[in-house]
Amino acid sequence: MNIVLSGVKPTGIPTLGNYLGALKNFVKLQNEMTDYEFFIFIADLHAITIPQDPKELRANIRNLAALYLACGLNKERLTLFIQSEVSAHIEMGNVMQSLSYMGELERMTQFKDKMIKNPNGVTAALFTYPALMAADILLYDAKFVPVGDDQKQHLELTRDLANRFNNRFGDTFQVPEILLTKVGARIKDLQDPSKKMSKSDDSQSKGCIYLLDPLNVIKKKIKSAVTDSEAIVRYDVENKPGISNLMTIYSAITNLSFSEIEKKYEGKGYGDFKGDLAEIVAEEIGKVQEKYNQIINSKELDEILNQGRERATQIATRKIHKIYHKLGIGRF
Ligand code: AQP
Repeated sequence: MNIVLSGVKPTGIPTLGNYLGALKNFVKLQNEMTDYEFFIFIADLHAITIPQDPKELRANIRNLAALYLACGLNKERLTLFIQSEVSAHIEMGNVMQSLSYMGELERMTQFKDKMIKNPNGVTAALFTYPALMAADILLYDAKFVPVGDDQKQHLELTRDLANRFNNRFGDTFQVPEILLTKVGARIKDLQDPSKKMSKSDDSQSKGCIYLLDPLNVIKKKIKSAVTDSEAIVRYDVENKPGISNLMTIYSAITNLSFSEIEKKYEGKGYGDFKGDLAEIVAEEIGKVQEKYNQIINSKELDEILNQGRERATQIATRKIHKIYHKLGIGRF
């Protein structure tokens, strides 16, 4: 069985960054990779590595499940499940922690970034997060893992852990390949293009587009995005990070290349470009929101999640028993 697997943390309403870097890309890949099964999960165990409000978290989990489906994933070739409902993730997470070294976890840049964002306390689980992520992937012997740029380092660690286990205990895990999103792998904050757009950022932030923002708010945020004083639509990440970020969004939705966009807006100012982009993004997100509204309170959503939980549990339980046997623990 060939599996493509990925997950998103329900730490807030997904952003345009999550959409272009992950969700939209899954749909594209699912259409292209017709002989692969897609396993997609809501990474709620990862979410609690940072304090969450239980009521909001519960709502975010359901919202995220509905948004995955609203983006157009084909239900027939999809196992959609909630991570905490498949207990083998925790069990395998413990195995992966026993295989990881402190030094390699300390090197993870996402951990260092989150430490700065949470100066009042960093949980042990945030530190061991990459071990749980490796567990999520290796439990299913996923062949490909599509992620944005920010997850590359975690994927490399997953590969190291798979190889380490295989070398010590014999061939056990598929060593996964990373599938990087081509355009949109790192969408930046619209007000501060030096940092990535993140769903756990301040929900009042003008720099972050949330998938459930009203369409007029989305348009306003795009029109007020920071640019530069040159007023020429040209892709140059170093010197023109704001407009380059907006061009990335434009390109990821329309499939136009940067040079095609530059040509289209030759002699025009940022106003025209931003006005068009606002409409393009609102139209794209509007379609997602329409489907989301049909799904969010449906019984079908629970049925899909129940089926996903059963299928994932079956595969993951078999795998963890095999791993315990190889390790010599329990009576498997
Ligand atoms: N700005 C982004 N541009 C492109 N892709 C992005 N991803 C996240 N932000 C961007 C991709 O979305 C997927 C899900 O990520 P996640 O929720 O597991 O964790 P994250 O990368 O930490 O995402 P956030 O939005 O920044 O969450 P918080 O604020 O909770 O930390 C991944 O494939 C990621 O690459």
